[in-house]
Amino acid sequence: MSEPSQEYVDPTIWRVIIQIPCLNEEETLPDVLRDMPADLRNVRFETLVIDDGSTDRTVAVAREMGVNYIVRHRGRKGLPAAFQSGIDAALKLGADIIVNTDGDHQYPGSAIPDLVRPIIAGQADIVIGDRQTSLVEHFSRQKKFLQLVGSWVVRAASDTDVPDAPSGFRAYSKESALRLYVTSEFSYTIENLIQAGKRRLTVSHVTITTKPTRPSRLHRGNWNFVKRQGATIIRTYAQYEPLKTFTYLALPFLLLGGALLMRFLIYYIMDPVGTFQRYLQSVFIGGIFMLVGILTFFIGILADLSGNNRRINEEVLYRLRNLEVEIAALTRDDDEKEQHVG
Ligand SMILES: Nc1nc2c(ncn2[C@@H]2O[C@H](COP(=O)(O)OP(=O)(O)O)[C@@H](O)[C@H]2O)c(=O)[nH]1
Ligand SMILES: [Mg+2]
Repeated sequence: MSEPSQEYVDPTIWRVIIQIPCLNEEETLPDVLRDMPADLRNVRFETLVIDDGSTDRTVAVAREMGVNYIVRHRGRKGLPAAFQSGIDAALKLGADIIVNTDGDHQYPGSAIPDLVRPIIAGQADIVIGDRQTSLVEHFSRQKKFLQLVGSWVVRAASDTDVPDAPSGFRAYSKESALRLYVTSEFSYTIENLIQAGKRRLTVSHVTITTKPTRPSRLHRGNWNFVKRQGATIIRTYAQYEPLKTFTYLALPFLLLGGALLMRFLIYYIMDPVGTFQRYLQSVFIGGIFMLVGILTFFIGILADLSGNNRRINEEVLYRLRNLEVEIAALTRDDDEKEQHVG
């Protein structure tokens, strides 16, 4: 006797909004849009272009190509701001998942279903497309090396195991998009990742193959890149681990100062008749080092205390954004396809 067919079909439809930050991308945007995946049984894809004050036909192209939503900045505000505007708009539009991809068609649209799958399966909050940079032929050796070292540092700072931290090809669950907030002026990718790791969101990755593109517009030389990403990493890390960061900073001073004071002490004990005066300089310099070390440590304690405020602020922001999204769901005007933000 055979059982009646009882294949369970999950009735939930996932709304995925694919956001594309664009600064003058009239040439490549049509390819990006043509490459968008078709809807799946339980997943509906929509597109959102964020125009960061483009001076070319980007917006016209987006309209012609039938982009679902367009968010516009009146002037150029930079990629992190554009990314955040996109996230905020997508949440208010009712997205369950938000995918970010670039306007230069570096990332394959066909990989978007792979990117969202772990989120739908409940296995991840954030999924990063790993470009496998060590295998990319059109990257220079120097760039590959930087990627390798940089990604290692970010993994250590964020407690995640993401192989390709600066990749802009990513998917966010609604929950993680509500939790994360970019304030960096230069790079949202790294800041977002450290935030996610520190807040114990689950970050996973899928491998993708990228296309060669026009030269990057964000990348102004390797040294500049390292400097700015480095600053972002240290700043973000210090925000989440202030006491640790300042203790590490204080440590060399304390050790050096301590060693110099010990040096004096040893000579003093061994030679009570007078030549220890030759080592008084050790007391001087050692004392200064100790003082700097102790002050740095105290600054760490202060930063740690204000970090408590930050955690509360973050929770308030999270709840506020949640409310905004719920209100937007009640008042949504489905005919409104374009909006100016800032
Ligand atoms: N909003 C905004 N987007 C930018 C800016 N510069 C580049 N972009 C966009 O960010 C994405 C990545 O830029 P790209 O120059 O390819 O940098 P890459 O990350 O080094 O490949 C593309 O979609 C660009 O249109 C900018 O100043 N503002
Ligand atoms: Mg690019």
